Amino acid sequence: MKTVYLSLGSNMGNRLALLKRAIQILKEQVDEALCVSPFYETDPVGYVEQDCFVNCAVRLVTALGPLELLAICQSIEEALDRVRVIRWGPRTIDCDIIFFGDLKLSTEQLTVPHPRYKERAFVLAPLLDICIEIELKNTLELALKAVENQNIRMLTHE
Ligand code: A4P
Ligand code: MG
Repeated sequence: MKTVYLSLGSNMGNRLALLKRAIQILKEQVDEALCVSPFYETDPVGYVEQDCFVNCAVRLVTALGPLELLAICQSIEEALDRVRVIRWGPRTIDCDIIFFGDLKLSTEQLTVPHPRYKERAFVLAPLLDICIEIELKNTLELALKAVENQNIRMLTHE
């Protein structure tokens, strides 16, 4: 069994409802006892002329292999993308694997740890909220200090 950390984000439609749908599917298909971080509203990083995101992180335990879990993440993205009917634009849901146990892997299909997680407060802050490994916590805290200029706001009303 591996402990896995996922990062979820949405900046289209009913962002919270979409994140909750994604989490529900993860509960049904991967780990019914998974742990969810608080939700954060976050300014877009990268392509800045798009709407704010809502982001959260999920910790789960699974016997699935990394590619099997990636396939589930992608099937969730596909399932929830279907609500996007009108035009091109940001995705309704993004479901990335940040850590898969202590696996290090760098292939076109899957890179873990996620190559950009340290540069992103919207990944680091929710991960830190649910991280249970001391060593990883230290790493996340250090990385978060370096990007504390990025604007993220914890949502108190879900
Ligand atoms: N892939 C490789 N490694 C992984 C991994 N660890 N987890 C491959 C998930 N997928 C992984 O991903 C493209 C391909 O990456 C997949 O086919 C998979 O095999 P994608 O999710 O389709 O593409 P993407 O997410 O649009 O691209 P990219 O470069 O991964 O974008 P990011 O890095 O995910 O950034 N700002 C805020 N505030 N909040 C956000 O959530 N998200 C993004 C997207 C930009 N800015 C944001 C946010
Ligand atoms: Mg992605």
